[in-house]
Amino acid sequence: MTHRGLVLPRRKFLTGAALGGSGLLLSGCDALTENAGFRQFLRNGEALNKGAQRLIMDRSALAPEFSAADMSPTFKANGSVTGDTPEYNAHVADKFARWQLRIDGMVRKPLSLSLAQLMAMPSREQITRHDCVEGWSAIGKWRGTPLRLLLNQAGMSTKTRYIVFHCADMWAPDVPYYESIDLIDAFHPQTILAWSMNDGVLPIRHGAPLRLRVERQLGYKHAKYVMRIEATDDFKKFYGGNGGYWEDAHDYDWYAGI
Ligand SMILES: Nc1nc2c(c(=O)[nH]1)N[C@H]1C(S)=C(S)[C@@H](COP(=O)(O)O)O[C@H]1N2
Ligand SMILES: [Mo]
Repeated sequence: MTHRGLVLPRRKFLTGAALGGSGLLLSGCDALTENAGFRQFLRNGEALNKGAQRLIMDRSALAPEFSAADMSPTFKANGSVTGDTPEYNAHVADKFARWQLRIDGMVRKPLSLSLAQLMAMPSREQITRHDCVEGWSAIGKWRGTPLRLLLNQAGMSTKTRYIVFHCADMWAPDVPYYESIDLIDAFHPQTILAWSMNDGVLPIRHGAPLRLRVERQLGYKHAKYVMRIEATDDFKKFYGGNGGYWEDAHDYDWYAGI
């Protein structure tokens, strides 16, 4: 069975009635608890409950944050080191002065925000460790706009389950980099759209003008060159259907939690 196959039922379990169901069984069946088979059933139910609870707690925990002294002297740039659409190149030429982030899809009020508008919003700064599957890590300082503020401003539809990030680097004709996360990560306090790195403007090689930091997941989820954010009920509708460029191209896990 693939890892992806294992994850889906677990997600279903968390959102379904199973949690409430086993809770009810635990509450008032004294006669039944005399039965060994039924006691075993309850123990299993409780184990699932604890596991599910641990899973939820794990997802909302903060990634470690570090001090300035811990920052890596060099931070590798990986994957694309620039966007490469004609639009992106035009934005580079005028220093992103006319660039706008689009937020649309299943939202009540689609938004278009300039870099200046994003920078004027409340921001978060965090010194975190970036872990790439290729076997390197680096600690850097990021500042950016919390994604939840943007989603709240756009007003998500109740159907929204995932947030998709569309990027400006193409890996083949019609194959742009993209990524997607669920709402737990989208509303996580450390999930920001960073426009600053290590106290400077975000460099092009690290994703200018805007890149995702989703600190509880591996490097490939941290989309650089984000042009558009789309709320959706299902990431299977996009590109290769697996929720991200690496997920489509090389069967990487959609959920890359660390
Ligand atoms: N748009 C885009 N985002 C991307 C990539 C990419 O190639 N294109 N590479 C990913 C990978 S594998 C990693 S490890 C990080 C690297 O971020 P960095 O260049 O700031 O180190 O960006 C991620 N986001
Ligand atoms: Mo990576």
